[in-house]
Amino acid sequence: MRSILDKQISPARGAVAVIAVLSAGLLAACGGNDDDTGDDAETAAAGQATAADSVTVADSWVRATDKDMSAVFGILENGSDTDAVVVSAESDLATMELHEVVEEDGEMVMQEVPGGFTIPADGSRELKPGGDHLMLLGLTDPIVAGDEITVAIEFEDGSELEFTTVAKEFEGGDEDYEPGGMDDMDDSDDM
Ligand SMILES: [Cu+2]
Repeated sequence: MRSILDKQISPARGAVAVIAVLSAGLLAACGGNDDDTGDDAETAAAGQATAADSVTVADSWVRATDKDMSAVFGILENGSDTDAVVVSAESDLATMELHEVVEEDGEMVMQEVPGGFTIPADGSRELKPGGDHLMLLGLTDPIVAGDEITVAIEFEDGSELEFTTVAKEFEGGDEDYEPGGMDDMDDSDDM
């Protein structure tokens, strides 16, 4: 099922709360024995913040596409005095991988990032076309501009942060993060 929410939801912390409420509502609506839910992301003991408690996602977006690949971008901000490391991501829409873009034989290619995305203490890490991104692989339906999709990122400490991101068109050329997919380059400048 596609996790597209009708409402416009403000980014970052507000979205997390709203999604949590919606999820609870959906579970309740399904009724019955959801006895294996609710055991994740509750590892935070009082007074000990998890990475998910400290990280927010700003200005996120997902590239609209009618192909089977896309990517999620945005700025990961870490408000704690400890580095946070993103080790995986998931979405109902498709398989996700953490990708970086590196130069190889004179070409920019993307690959899974070794060790995940480290967000420095009291710092940020930007995911952007041509650089780090959360890859979506094996999409079965188009992503249309304006669609809202839900993504969950998991941290090294096991905590999980869910956020909603909005699809928009990107005119910068596929070569930025889809090596070999230069079939629809256009005359626009990169962002
Ligand atoms: Cu990629």
